[in-house]
Amino acid sequence: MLLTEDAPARTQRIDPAFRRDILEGLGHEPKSTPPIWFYDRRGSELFEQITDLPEYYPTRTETALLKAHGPDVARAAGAGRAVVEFGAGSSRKTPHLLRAIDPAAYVPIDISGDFLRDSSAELARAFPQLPVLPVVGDFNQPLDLPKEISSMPRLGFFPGSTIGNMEPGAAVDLLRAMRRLLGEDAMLLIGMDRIKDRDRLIAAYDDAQGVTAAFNLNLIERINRELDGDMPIDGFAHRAVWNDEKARIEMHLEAVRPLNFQVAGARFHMERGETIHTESSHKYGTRDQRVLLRAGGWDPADEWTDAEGLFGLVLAQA
Ligand code: AVI
Repeated sequence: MLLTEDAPARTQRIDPAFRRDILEGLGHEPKSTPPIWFYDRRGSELFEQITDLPEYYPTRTETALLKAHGPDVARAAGAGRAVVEFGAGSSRKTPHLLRAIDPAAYVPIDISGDFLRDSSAELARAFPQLPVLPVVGDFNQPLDLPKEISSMPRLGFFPGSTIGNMEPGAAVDLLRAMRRLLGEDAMLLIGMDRIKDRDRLIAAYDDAQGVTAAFNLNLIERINRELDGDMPIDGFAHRAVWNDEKARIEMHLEAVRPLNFQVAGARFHMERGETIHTESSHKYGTRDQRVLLRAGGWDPADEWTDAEGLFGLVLAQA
């Protein structure tokens, strides 16, 4: 499985964590890969397109909730908080929150320095009086907050139902880590997608224009490019399935014929119909949301949802 010595140019370009995760995931039975690797430049662009699709209700619904209930969040959170956003702030959602609560500082945390720089600059332009203090880092790992906010109470912001892409155990670990990082008196505003009609859920992850399919298949292109793979793009089909027992949408890449391929020098075989499980997107009932938050060390204080009950915005107290 090791790369040969005679390929120094290739080895230099390879992200060791990507290589490790993909080789481990393809070697596993059943095959599965972590969803973080969707987001190369093309994957991030495709995800942006997904958020505008008619079938993909979460972004639209959450943005409307933030717009409508920003003042309620402001009343509950009080003045003078530093908003700490887990993930670089999207130009669409974050301004609604910042406008409503008028925070003392804004700290976006993101693993992608480039993306963080761009989105921070955009927010700093839109809010010239607001100290914007970006932190490049992986919020799943221990990290330090800027000293400028050391005396400020914090409001964590984790929109988009990104929590749903984690297994329940990992989600609880992350909520606990957020609780530790944000400290006493902190609050957390978190977006959580809700259980709903199965067909509606599947349509959101298997849209008519095929953008979500392209997003899923882009992982194969990335593996081929960055890990010197020869996975046949036309050998895979995008699948979105509802797993009722685990209350989650799963995305898979299904082999449409028997496949043999190599990735980073390792050989793999897939039978026709065998899949690579590339993402889970957990959905929550009202009680599930509360149980998850409590297990993560947060007390749910308020919750807002849209008229159809598609998406939940939950405010919790440390
Ligand atoms: C980022 N995350 C919350 C999205 C979701 O809905 O689980 C990722 C996504 N995958 C397919 N469509 C959107």
